[in-house]
Formats: sequence, structure tokens, C-alpha cells
Amino acid sequence: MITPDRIEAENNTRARTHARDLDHARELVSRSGSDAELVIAEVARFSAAAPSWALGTGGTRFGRFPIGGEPRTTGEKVDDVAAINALTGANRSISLHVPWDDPADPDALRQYAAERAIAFDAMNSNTFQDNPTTTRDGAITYKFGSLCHSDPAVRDAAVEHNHHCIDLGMRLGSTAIIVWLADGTSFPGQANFRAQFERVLDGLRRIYARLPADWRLFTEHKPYEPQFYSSVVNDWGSSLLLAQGTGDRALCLVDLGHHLPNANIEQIVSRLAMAGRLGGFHFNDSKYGDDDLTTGSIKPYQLFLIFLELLDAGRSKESPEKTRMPPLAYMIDQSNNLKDPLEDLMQATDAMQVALAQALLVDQPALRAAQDANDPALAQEILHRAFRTDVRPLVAEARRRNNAALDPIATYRALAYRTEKIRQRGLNAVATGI
Ligand SMILES: [Mn+2]
Repeated sequence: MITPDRIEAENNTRARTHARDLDHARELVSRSGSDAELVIAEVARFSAAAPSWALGTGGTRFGRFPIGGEPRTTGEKVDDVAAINALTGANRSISLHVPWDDPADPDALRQYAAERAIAFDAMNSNTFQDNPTTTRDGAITYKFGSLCHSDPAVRDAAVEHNHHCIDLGMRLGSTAIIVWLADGTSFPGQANFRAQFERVLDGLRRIYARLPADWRLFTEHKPYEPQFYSSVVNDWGSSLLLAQGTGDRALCLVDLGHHLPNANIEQIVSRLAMAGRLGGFHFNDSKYGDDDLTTGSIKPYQLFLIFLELLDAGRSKESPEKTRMPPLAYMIDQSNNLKDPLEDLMQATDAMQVALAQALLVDQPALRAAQDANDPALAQEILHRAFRTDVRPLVAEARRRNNAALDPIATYRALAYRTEKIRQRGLNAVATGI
């Protein structure tokens, strides 16, 4: 129902205003010495995978308030991602979470997604919940961890589950697996730090042994929650040690919400890229902890600085003035309790596109000269000039060139997608996920 002709009809109602805004943005950008065409082309190239677990309403331990019309099957999740991709042009893949998604016929699902121009991004393994398929009908439990567990039978089950995710992903056309572990302790003395870490490293090596040659394994860190005293993979240092100890194709994944307050995430991005171990992202935003709020909704300047580091990592060695986004796994990891989850994901995608466009506007030679001249005031002026430029017409133009919507949220509402899905799937349909 979100069809190219309906999007075009909506775009036509905005075409004149857009043309005027675009002309003005081009003029602003060219006056500051940047090339608007390069910005539009790079934004149009960017895509971030949508998380299968965030297409339904999220919940907290205090309750959940479903929005209605949530996808009931993995196929319906693909439908929702295809719908937002039609509007943004920048969500060309879906990232699955197993066993929340464990399709009985992966070949048919791959075909179904391909017909909707949706690919499968990294697979996410879940060994933080007991599940009949992974914990042998209650014979074992992940209550005290998975790969870190003191009982080898629990560790074996966790490794097997990850192998299953790889096997499933191969049939879907995925080329990466994300291992996020809830492993850790909630009380001092509960377990030995070193013994837990060594067991996790051993488990990752066993998972890695199953990895096809063109696959990558991502280790994702998080300081606390669900464990409240220690996490085994608590920070980027532990994540890097694990990646380096596992193999060449083991890389670190940065989830923006998985840091202690005020961590300098852009510097972490730079360090991991420098070490050659930056693999991917889970984008979201937060105020206090792992809040899973909409990307760019709380700290847009931080998001801009992160994209600036990504462009630095993507800088061509031959011609340093050419900067592009490096080929990493860019994914959204959000859980929203209040908004329509599809609107939440489209806002996140827009925020990333805006941050990318702003980062592309930074006058790199001038910034380097200011750095060499030890002129922090000038360096700040250069960053702020880019950050404060209204790049939204350039981003809208990038979307238009991808046959997507000039204004995704307004178009989504005009086409009444949610109303239609409530009619089809029901008011009480509940998606699997967080
Ligand atoms: Mn994550």
C-alpha cells in the first residue's frame, strides 16, 4: 500500500517548496566551499538496517502498551521494513534476532524479502533468555550466564545456539553474527572475573570456528544490565581483547547506549577504527543508561561527532580529501514505548542522514590547519559551521533520488499504514522482541 506512485503523488505536493529549499541549501553549502552534489550522493548511498525486535512496541518491567497492527511473523516484519525503506530509501536490510525470529523455511523467507528489496544484515544470537530450542527443554538455564557459565553443558548449548544462528544466516544471505552477552555478576564475589572472561573467549573461538570465510563476528559490549555488578564484556577494552583473541574477522560493535554516562563515544570509535577492529554500530540515543531512545533525539552533536570519526576512518589513503563512510554494519537498535515504532525508526534514519550530511560539510583542510596551529576556537568555529547548517533539503533530495519520500513521517501518516495494519493484523497483534 506504500507504493512508488503514492509516494510520488505525496512528493508532488511538496515539490515546489523542496526545490526552493534545495536551491537555498546549495547556495549556503557552496559559499562555505563544499560540494552539495557530493553530500547528496553520499547520503543517498547510506543505509542502516532495521532491527526485527523493534518493529513492535517496546516494554519495560512496568508494563507495555501495544500500538496495534504489530507484525506477527518474521514475514510481516519484513513487510514493515520494506514499508519504511520505501519512505526513507535508507533501510535496505533487516537484522534478525534468534530465537525471536527463527523461520521454519529460511529459503522462502529470503525469497520473500528479496521480492521486497530487503536483505538480511547481521544475525543477533540470544543466550540471555531460556528458550526450549536453545536450552534443551529446561535441562539447562542461562540464569547464571551462557558462555561464561561454570557448567560446560551450558557453555556448549550457548555455542550450539550461535552455530545455529550462523547456519540460519547463511541461508538468508547474511554475512555477520553479533554476540551480545548478558553474562556477568550482580554481586561481588559471585564469580571470578578472569575465569568468566577466559570462558567467554574460549566460547567465541568455538563460535568463530564455524564462521564462513566471508563472514564477520561482532562482539558487543555493555557495562551493566541485566547484571548489576559486572558484565564480562563491559567496555570497548574488553571487547577489543576478545576480538583480538578470537581472530582476524572478529570485530567490535559499538552500541551507542552501552556506555557509562559521559563516555567519549566518538573517541572510542576512533580508537577501534585505528586498531582495525571497528565492525559495526547499533544506533540509538540515551540520557541515563541503555535507554534505547531515538537516534539523535537527545545528543545530536555527539551523533555528528561520531559520523565525523567514521568519515575519518573512511578517508582514502591515496587522496585524503575524499572521504566516504567506511563499509561497516550500520544498524539501529532502539526500543520505543511511546511512539509508533516505524515512525521511531524513520526518525532515527533521518537523524543519521542529517548527521552524515553535516559531517561531510566539515572543512577538513581548514580543521587540520587549525589543529596544527593549536587554535581550538577556530576548530570549534569550523565544526559549528557544519553542524549548524540546515542540511535537511540535501537529505530530502537524497531520499527523492532513491525514489523515497521527501517527508517520510508525513507521507507515512498520509498513507495511513498503521490504520491499515491494525485492520489486517488486529489491535492486539504482538511482535516478538524486547
Ligand atoms: Mn545493541
